Amino acid sequence: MALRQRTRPNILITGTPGVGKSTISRLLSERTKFIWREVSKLAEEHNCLDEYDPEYQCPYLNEDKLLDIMEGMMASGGNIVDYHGCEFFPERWFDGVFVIRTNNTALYDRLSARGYTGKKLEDNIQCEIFETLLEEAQSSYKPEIVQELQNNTEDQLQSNVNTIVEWIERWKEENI
Ligand code: DAT
Repeated sequence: MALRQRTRPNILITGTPGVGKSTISRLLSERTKFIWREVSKLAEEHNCLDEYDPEYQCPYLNEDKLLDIMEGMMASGGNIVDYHGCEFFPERWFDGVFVIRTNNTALYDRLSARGYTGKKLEDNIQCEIFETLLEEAQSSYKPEIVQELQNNTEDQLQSNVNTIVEWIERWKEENI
């Protein structure tokens, strides 16, 4: 049996931009005192963004540099990692992976409100329709640790946070 060094789990919150990752991560960190790691912000703060990708209108991420920086943060557990990608993280980092989902109309409204238009808006809606992040999570992590959560309404938002809080409690009972 593998020895687990963490006394608190590490959680990955992933999904298409706009599905509610930051909102859920923030509420979760307030409830649990786990640390919210916004990967896009970490990348910016630690200069892990390389030159601009004109097609996707965002900078390239220097993944190796970012992973080196995050490795130490992940060691003792208690992290909520929030990112719209998941396959480049080491599998061993995470105890639970939550893929947040939103229906097309709600996602369209949220991304338009954020100022997304044209190709960027369409690409993100398609990413959600094609379940890109769900498939990425399912192919990168063991199926039993990947859970999909619908996040269209305020009620679902509260229930998703409760679901993850309860998952953390169960993890502690089973692993400590
Ligand atoms: P992400 O971090 O995945 O890009 P976000 O947390 O910034 O997404 O949320 C995008 C917008 O949607 C933001 O204005 C908050 C809102 N939102 C998030 N979850 C919601 C929910 N369950 N119901 C209604 N609005 C929600």
